[in-house]
Amino acid sequence: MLKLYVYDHCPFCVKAKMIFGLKGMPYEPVVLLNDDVATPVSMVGKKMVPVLEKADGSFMAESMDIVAYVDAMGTPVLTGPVSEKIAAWLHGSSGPLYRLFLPRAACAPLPEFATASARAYFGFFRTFRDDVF
Ligand SMILES: N[C@@H](CCC(=O)N[C@@H](CS)C(=O)NCC(=O)O)C(=O)O
Repeated sequence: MLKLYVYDHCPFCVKAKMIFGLKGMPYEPVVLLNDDVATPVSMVGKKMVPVLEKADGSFMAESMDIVAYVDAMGTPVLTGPVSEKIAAWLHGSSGPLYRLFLPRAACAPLPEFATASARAYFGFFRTFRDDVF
């Protein structure tokens, strides 16, 4: 089974997870601790998720490359046109969305923040809520 390394708060990881759901393909999600630098660097050369571990043991980064790779397995499901309107909405809304979402994600009981050091790695959050640390 393919393994997908993710953080629960990561919107790029949602895209990579969605293609498995859309295709009805089982996969193994692996949530990394947010301060685990060594694992992603050993896989793709930098600290980032999502990372797909392919059947041959090689690794792939970039959410949309993962989506295209998984969709090409068997019968593709992403056959419709790309909506320019949705793309424009996403582009325009992402700034305010992230300003609202990220401080809240950093407080949430997510597995990537299971240790104090993993949560503290989300450093910018100290600016908003010093009392948490
Ligand atoms: N272009 C990449 C962006 C992935 C990305 O920015 N992931 C974030 C998590 S949402 C990340 O790993 N950031 C590094 C970090 O959290 O330290 C993709 O589409 O997969």
